[in-house]
Amino acid sequence: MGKEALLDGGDTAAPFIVIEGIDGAGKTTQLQELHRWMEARYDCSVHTTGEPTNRPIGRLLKDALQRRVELDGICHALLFAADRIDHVKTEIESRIKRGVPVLCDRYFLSSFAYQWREMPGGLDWIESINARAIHPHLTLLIDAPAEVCMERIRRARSDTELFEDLETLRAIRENYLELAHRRKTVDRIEIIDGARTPDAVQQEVRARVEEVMQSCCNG
Ligand code: ATM
Repeated sequence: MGKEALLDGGDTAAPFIVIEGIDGAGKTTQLQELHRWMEARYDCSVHTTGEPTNRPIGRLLKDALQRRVELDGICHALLFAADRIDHVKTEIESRIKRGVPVLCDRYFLSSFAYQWREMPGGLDWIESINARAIHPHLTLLIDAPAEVCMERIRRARSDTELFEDLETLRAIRENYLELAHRRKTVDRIEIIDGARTPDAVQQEVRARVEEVMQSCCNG
């Protein structure tokens, strides 16, 4: 699906920046650090959010991810897409239009990476149900080997969610890397080596964000 079929996030007063990666890649730490740094560096307020959201559709998805509600894979995919549109309309669009940068932990690349191979209609169908979602100005894909991520997950907590086993993490990582390649003419996706120290990863994250701040709002 080409960019013309989707809504372009391009012409706004502040950028919409997404962080993606398999669990354990270090997204959340990077996002928190990036938020602090951007507010100080650009002397502005920054809005950090994520998907699934804490709104009604997102809460239903969280129940399904924690196996409190049983839902079929097609329902997952549709609900993630619906949660995303609700998220854009209630939290993202108005902010970037009025100059507040938005940082988002997961967005449509997660649907493409997690729901892709298990769906009968494959990537085309997942893309089509996400066709009303605006494009981010920048997607930072924090990439690390599945083994490294699994070890970090094990150290951090005892329970695991629906997609957290080594084989699944490996498969989703491959999906992400293939998607970054396939979608490079449609979206700006930067692959960042997340197996390094958090500080080293953060330096690269900031460098990519500075480029986007300059081109989007003459930062
Ligand atoms: P976090 O663990 O980053 O909060 O994300 C919740 C899960 O939701 C994550 N899986 N695990 N483990 C990925 C999954 N997810 C999808 O499958 N599709 C989507 O579109 C989104 C936004 C998340």
